[in-house]
Amino acid sequence: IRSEVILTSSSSTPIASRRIIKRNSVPPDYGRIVWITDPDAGFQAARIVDLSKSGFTLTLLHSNETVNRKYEEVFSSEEDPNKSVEDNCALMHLNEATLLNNCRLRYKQKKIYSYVANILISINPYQTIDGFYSSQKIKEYRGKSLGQKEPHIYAIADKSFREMRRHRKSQSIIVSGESGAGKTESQKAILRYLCENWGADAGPIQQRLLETNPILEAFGNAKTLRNNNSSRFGKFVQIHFADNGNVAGGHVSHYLLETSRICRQTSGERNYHIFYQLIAGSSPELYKYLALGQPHCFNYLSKGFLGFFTHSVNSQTNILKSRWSDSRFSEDSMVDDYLDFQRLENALKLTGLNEKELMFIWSTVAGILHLGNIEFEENHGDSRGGCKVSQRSEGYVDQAARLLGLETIELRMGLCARIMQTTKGGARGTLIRVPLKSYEAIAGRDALSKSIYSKLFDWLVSRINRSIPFEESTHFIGVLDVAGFEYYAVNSFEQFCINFCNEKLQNFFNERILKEEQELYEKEALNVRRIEFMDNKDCIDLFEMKGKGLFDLLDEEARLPTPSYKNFTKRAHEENRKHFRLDTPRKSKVKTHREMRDDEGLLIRHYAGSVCYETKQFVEKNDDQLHNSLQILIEQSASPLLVSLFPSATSSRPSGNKLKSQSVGSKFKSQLTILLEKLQSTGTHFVRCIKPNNQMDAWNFDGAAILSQLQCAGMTSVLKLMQDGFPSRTSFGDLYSSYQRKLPPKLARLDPRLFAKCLFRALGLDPPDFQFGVTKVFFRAGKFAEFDSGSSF
Ligand code: AOV
Ligand code: MG
Repeated sequence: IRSEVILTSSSSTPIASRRIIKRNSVPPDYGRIVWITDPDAGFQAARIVDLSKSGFTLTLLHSNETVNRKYEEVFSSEEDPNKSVEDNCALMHLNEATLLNNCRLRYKQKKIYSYVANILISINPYQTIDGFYSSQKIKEYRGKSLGQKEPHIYAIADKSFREMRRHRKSQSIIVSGESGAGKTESQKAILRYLCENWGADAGPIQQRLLETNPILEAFGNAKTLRNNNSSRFGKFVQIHFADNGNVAGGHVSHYLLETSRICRQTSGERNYHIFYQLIAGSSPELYKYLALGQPHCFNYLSKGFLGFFTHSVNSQTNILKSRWSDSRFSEDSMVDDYLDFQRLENALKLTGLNEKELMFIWSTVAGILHLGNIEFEENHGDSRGGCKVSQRSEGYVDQAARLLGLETIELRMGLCARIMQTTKGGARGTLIRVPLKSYEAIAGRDALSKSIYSKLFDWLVSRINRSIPFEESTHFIGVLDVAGFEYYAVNSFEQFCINFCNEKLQNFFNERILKEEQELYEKEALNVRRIEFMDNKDCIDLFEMKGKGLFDLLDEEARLPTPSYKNFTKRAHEENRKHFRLDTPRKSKVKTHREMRDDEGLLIRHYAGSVCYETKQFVEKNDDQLHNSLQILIEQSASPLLVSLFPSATSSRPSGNKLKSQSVGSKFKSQLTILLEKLQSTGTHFVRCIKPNNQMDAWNFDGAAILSQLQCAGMTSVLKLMQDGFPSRTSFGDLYSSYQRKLPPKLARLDPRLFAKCLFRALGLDPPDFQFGVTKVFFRAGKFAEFDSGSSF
């Protein structure tokens, strides 16, 4: 049967064992085993011993201790709480507790995947599972419906491919989860599946598509406290297919590279991998040419974590040894900078970069390292109180200038002074040199490094895109990998943007899964209770509304003569007084939030919880434009590639100040609008990645942390929908035409709707398991698969 499936469940539980009961409605039978909330494990098993107006009295199974719980803290349990299922919708009692328990049971059996209908839940194993992603596995999943085989990321990849072909419509796979949950690994597996499986004879494009990963990771990933290989940017990778189903090309869109990391890292974290890879892996000649040294010699690498990661023993060992002396950090099995550099070089060559371009990349990266070592001291000879490059960093000015194709003298001047143009009655006046204080020079130096690096990254992505062009694409499958909702003790502009993005994605998820589903039920006149879900449209408006939205207010602040974060914060509160989603930091109940005054922070009530943002750096972080003098400096570089990264805007530049181009926030906002439009126009598949614990331990299931991630991922509302809804459906017409040829002529004359009724009666289907709509028949979760396999006569 060809069914139009939005939420087809793959379960195949016997009908008799299926009973949908309302969430939390625990029948008061004494002695029953139930799940009760627990701050550590998420839930604990307990036995009901008494019942009162206020709730239950229970005894804990593991300790026999007696506890009291309110009704809403007690959840039904499966009759056999030790039996696991592949699709959570096959559970008799579907609620947060049984979902968590099923995930736990499976994880203990080293099974990382399960479904909630069509949504894949993936729990990071933090360990390579033998053969789990092999080419053999890819073959096994080819062309199989969801549920025919063990849950797997490959099954989702295959489903998206089949639906693209069947519905002649582009598809997207939205992978979400917090840092370290396994999004990037999932994305890689999906790309591998689509490239290996379907385009075997389409030439080197797949190879190039796969090689984009080492490149993007070298320049966009870093070791953080949460993930040794954390992506510090978001990406949407599209694989384009030709009409015959072969891979035709690809495209990578990227969002918000974290630039603060280039100059400074939190203790225990590293800068982007590329810096260490270049130091560890470059040939002796290149190393010398770039004037490299050990990581601790560079300011930009010594602020967080000093060393390399390496575990390889190879012929280069002696060279390598001379490149790191800090034995404290010499071993880590996760990243191997030396080998990664060789891999990166190969990938870049495969992408079609020539020697000149490679040299440009290495020189730019090394140039940034040298830039970072330039220090300043007050210039006592200057009556205007300016600064100069300190004596001992003169050598770094030379090296940075050489590698970036600049004149040493120009670089020195560009860093220590700012060129301003006076205006008289609207006409441009004379150029004057304003000497900078040393802290201003440092800020300028860092802005220059960040700007060069992020433009290099943009260039690499566009270079990658040029190497995977497509002409005859009919449809694409896009995979989205962006950082999930996050909150720390201190949250700044980065979290502000990321969480805004997650609000938008959550809204999309709600719309897709919940709203559309309910609207369909209504349209088809099905008798299904309305399912409430938390609409977060108001929170999105708070960010992006024209005029008083937070992004616009921030841009407005930047246009003032003396922008200040306090003024921005005050206005944000004033303009959005009584907005349910916005409050002053004082109102925060979260203990870990750093104390802030009302004009220093914003408390935002997100769909996944409240977050306090410290607005101190908002104005600066929202602006990534270089100062006039530095822009002019780069435009004069002898390296044409470097110059091409900074498109000239000389004519439109207002006097003395910065270029008025799009701010970081408004650029991100418009990128997201484009992304969301793209997602809207595709069929969608969701993968929810879960981080099992904060220690990155293999097979260690931290129940409370996992429960909170399941809630943040919107799984709770999906569960509700599943219990009350009819997630599988097929039109009468489709059902009829699938069987028509096999029917006796008398039956074949019936109209499709009547035919379906007769068929169901003949098969003895249970009335509660399906409902007839206006144009379609709808099945309870799991019932369609059962019907489809059982009725193939
Ligand atoms: P993320 O993309 O979700 O975090 P990753 O995909 O980088 O997380 O996963 C983190 C680490 O977990 C990887 O480097 C692997 O060591 C391990 N891992 C993840 N998935 C698997 C898997 N399926 N099998 C084996 N190991 C796995 V971030 O980019 O930080 O948000 O910004
Ligand atoms: Mg990642």
